[in-house]
Amino acid sequence: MNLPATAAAMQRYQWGALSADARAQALRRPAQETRQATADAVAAILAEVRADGDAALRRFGQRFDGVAPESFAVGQAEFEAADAALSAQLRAAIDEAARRIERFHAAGMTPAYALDTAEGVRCERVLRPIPRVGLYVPAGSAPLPSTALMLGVPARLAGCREVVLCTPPRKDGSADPAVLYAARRCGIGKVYKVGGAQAIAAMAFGSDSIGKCDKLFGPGNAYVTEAKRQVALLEGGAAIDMPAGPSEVLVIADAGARADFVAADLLSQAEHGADSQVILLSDDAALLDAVDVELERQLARLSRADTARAALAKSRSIQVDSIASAMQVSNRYAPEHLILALRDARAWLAQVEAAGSVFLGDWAPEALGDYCSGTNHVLPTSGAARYAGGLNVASFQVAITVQEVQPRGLQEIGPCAVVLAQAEGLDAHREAVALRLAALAEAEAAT
Ligand code: HSO
Ligand code: ZN
Repeated sequence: MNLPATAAAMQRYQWGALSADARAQALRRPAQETRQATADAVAAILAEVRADGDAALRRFGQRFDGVAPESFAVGQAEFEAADAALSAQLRAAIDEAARRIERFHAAGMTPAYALDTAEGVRCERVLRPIPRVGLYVPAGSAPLPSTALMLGVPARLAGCREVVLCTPPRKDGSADPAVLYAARRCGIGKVYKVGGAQAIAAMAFGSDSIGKCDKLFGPGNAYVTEAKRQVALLEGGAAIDMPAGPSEVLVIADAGARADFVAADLLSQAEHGADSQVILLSDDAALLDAVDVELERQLARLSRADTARAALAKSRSIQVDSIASAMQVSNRYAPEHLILALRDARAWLAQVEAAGSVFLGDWAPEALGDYCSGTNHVLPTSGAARYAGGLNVASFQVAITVQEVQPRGLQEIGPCAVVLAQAEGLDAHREAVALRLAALAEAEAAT
């Protein structure tokens, strides 16, 4: 792509001068409808894998990845070769990141609890791991060992009995060694070299070699995303973690922010894909200008400059009247990542109502959260942060409630149920309680 040097400047808006319509337009995410052709192709792949199992996986592997290994499962020898192929430095970095992700996720686990809601009435919540989970780790434009950690660590902490990981094979038929190392670090022994929609199909329905999973996790390209969407709706399919849209970051920067830092953060999201969206809000026009200059300067040294430029072309730089107004705009947009490059970032946190993950101050680039601060990088996109949070251990568990009732407890709360059952006209409900109340009254009368 040969764009003029000025192309890095993001579209600039003055929030205060925009009409309601123009504001909505400024915060619109790039249109994201799935092409009918993609949906149809995915539906066909799902049906074929469902019918033919491994044979279909082999056909699709040949067609889409150019390889179809005899066995999809990564064997002991390949795991060991992967360990040996990685530098000690990279192994240590994966280990170090895994430790912090473990610590943060372990500390945030949903606690079981129990409480007497009346005398003789004990109510509890217990947690159980989802038995069989499937993780998808993409390898298309960049293999993402960090994603293997973000999925594998919480799956392990939840105690899922069977954890399956699918990742596309490379041209030579092997799996990315760093992904394999990260998988093993999370205790995942079942790794299959299958990618794309066919991998989602295999995990959702099971194939000859891949076990059927209850829930599927992880990001992917348009085909993977569409396949997840479809299997979640199909009878006998699998649940999914969250609908995935293109990655996005919103930065709120004040006059004291460093333009080079801000530009680097915007670019680190922009380089993920041409469909990524980045938004910069500031009350300082000079900062917005300086960031434009920095973007251009830094783009010159990025290997994925073309991708980043394409994303920037759809991104926005918005001048607001105040930081308070910026917070409102951000809450309305509900970004996946929110960077507060503000002098008193901690104080502004209280105003954040909707965001997947927040980065406070000048020294918390999103890249740290992507890799190794400890938080998860699988986060709600496309505005889903308004009602959903990112991946965590609870995503791999079911919470089960329990009640244990003593005779005394039934006497205590039974009459309340009888009245409500009566009001709803549900006689069997009323009887289920009334019968027992009568039995207890009878027993008491007899003593
Ligand atoms: N920012 C990406 C996650 C990622 N970054 C993986 C680097 N590797 C989506 O939130
Ligand atoms: Zn990233």
